[in-house]
Amino acid sequence: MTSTVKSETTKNKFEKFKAEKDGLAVKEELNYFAEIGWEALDKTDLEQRLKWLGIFYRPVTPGKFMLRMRTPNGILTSQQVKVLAEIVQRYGDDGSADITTRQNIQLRGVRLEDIPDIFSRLKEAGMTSMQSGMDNVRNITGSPVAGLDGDELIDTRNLVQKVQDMITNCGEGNPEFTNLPRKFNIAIEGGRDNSVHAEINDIAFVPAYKEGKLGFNVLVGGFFSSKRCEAAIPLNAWIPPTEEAVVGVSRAILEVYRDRGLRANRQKSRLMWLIEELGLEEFRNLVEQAFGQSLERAATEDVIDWDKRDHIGVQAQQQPGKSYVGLHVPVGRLTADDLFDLARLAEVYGESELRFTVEQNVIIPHIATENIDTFLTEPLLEKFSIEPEPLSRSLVSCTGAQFCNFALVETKQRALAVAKELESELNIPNDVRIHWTGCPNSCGQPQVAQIGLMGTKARKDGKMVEAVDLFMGGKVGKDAQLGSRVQKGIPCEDLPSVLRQILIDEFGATPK
Ligand code: SRM
Ligand code: SF4
Repeated sequence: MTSTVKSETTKNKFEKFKAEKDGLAVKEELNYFAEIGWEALDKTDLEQRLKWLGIFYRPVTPGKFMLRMRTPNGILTSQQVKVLAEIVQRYGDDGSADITTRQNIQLRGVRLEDIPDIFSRLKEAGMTSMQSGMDNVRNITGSPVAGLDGDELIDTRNLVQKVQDMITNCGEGNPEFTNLPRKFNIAIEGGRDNSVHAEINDIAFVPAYKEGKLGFNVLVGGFFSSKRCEAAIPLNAWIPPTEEAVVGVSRAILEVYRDRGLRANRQKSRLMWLIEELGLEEFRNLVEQAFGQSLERAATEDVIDWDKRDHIGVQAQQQPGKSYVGLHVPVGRLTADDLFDLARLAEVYGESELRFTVEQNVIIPHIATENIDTFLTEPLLEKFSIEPEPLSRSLVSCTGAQFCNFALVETKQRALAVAKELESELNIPNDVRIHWTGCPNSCGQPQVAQIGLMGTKARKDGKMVEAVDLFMGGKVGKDAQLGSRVQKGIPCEDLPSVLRQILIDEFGATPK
């Protein structure tokens, strides 16, 4: 563990404060923090260590914290959603929730003095926010239609849960993995369409047949950062789709990363940099040693052979007579009332289950086919449509300036406004995937979009104004490819006309 970490570690201020006191230590101090109030907290505890528990101090809204949950495979029960709704409801206009690009949910407006009570309610409801921020493994994504999709290859639900349990000690916190060199992302795909963006994760398990047996090929090292973005590369390993193999290999890779990962420069601390430093074969050897078994060589081809689905609308399930319905949640923003209403719909029509997608939308599964028509008349579907317009449908946006201090521009409201403006002016024959991200950290994944927009500043008429860099060419599903920056510094007020022309020239749009 930390003893084997290279001596260079002391150079970096993050490594220093982690060595002084592990992030997880603040778990024992929450009652005390609630008593003394956030203003009296040690600065590092407030701004950094609380993130180990998923509690994010927001300099943009001091005193109103963000709570990042863990939502393994994006699945919650209606009871759990009601607990989240009650938490944000008590904050009135400050309380809301966002579905994230990792199939997860974040709560807004949370007060530190309420955290002990909130944590006991979460625990009672079987939820946790443990290790969801900073140098920890983020929410683990899985196929959003796992166990529903008639064409699925591997049901990812239990595997995702078991990997999360290993990493977080079943939500109690696991000091073995709370001092990684940097953040870390894991995805487990079980369908044919790469619905989790496998290629942008530090570890991705992707279905593959080896000698007629179904299992996973393992990809490693995918990441986005402000300086560098890379798609994951094959580890050249195939594993069976068992809990033992998936949890074991995840643990082994995390151990190698924890003990050998580069820690001096945080820009070079993600897994890919270590793989390059060691060489892939040496990295693979170390993973085998940590796993305690040799790994089979990868299957020659994985089974991602479909275009990516967005899961919006009514779809038949593998269970006869049952359908799931994907609802479009504009840029993932939910009020307390929305959460209560979604939970109610899942209880009345489904089997009390809800799911999130990496496109920041919601799926309600297990609706009896004969009840679908009535379901579709529910008033909530006017807000969360099953037939959104072609730009709104695939719109994704990171948090942006409303709550995030890294942001260079406001994103969510602007994303919606620009999409609506263009939809009112153009006939657009097919959906176009537009992703907004407020700064180069790329939380909104502009590199996976057909049109990606990254917040920046530019000079217009002698004044600094909010602007975006334009990315194009991101491809998802089979043969996924990252898009790249094609234009810099477009002032936001000029953006609608720039996009209008792109939609006409490259996406077959015509003026209305
Ligand atoms: Fe992110 C930091 C929001 C997905 C790359 N990200 C942040 C922080 C925590 C910064 C901060 O403290 O304010 C943002 C919190 C803002 C807020 O109040 O919501 C933040 N990231 C998000 C979310 C909520 C965007 C969204 O609206 O959906 C996503 C939460 C996912 C989750 O549930 O855990 C989110 N972030 C991503 C992704 C996309 C993904 O995982 O597929 C990426 C790029 C992929 C990757 O990490 O390789 C991403 N976030 C970053 C980075 C750059 C990491 C790097 O290696 O440099 C940062 C900055 C950092 O870690 O230093 C960052
Ligand atoms: Fe904040 Fe930047 Fe991430 Fe958007 S991309 S949530 S602005 S850190």
